[in-house]
Amino acid sequence: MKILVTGFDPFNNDIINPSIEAVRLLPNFINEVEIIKIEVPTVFFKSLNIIEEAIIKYQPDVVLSIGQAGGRSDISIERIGINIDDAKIVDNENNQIIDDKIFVDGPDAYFTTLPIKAMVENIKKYGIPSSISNSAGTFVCNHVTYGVAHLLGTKYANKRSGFIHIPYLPSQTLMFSNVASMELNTIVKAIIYAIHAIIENENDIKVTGGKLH
Ligand code: PCA
Repeated sequence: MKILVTGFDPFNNDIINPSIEAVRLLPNFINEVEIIKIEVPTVFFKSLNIIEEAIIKYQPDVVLSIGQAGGRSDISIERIGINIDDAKIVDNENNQIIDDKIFVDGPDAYFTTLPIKAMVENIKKYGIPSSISNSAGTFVCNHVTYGVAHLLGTKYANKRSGFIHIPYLPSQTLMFSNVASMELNTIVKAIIYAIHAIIENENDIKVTGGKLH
């Protein structure tokens, strides 16, 4: 088994993105599973092209993408990607797409195909806060969540994909008050526990992870 793990470069004038920092620190193997790590630009479509090239090159069984969700307090495992780009800020090549479909011929949404509940439960088992998220936003992270699912659904069968949003690092929050953050080594551990759950659960477990609102 091979897992392709992707992280984004810094965006929105930030100098660091914890997603690529965490991805770089992952081991090359988890159990017998090979972990392939790539950096992806925070750019609409180009991000997907880079991931598709890696899918062709490495033939992974799973594509797991990681992105920063500044302000969120826990490791959030995304349930769904939706077929819309609606950018509040420009991407790293100055694109600001507003209300366009990602793939005009694609369905409205794709559920991710990873065992999201098992991932949350395994991360929490080791004392790290985690929850299911029902929206990956409408910027490049949702674009990748939806776009990779569309690629796998239309061109590369029998592969699973999903997305994890992670908080800021403490150093990114120094100029704010009351903004959540998480240490890099805790984030790295959480991703490893999530990967263990992916390896061990072909199908998801049935536990509650829903929200009232
Ligand atoms: N987070 C952004 C894009 C890149 C990243 O790490 C997002 O949530 O869309």
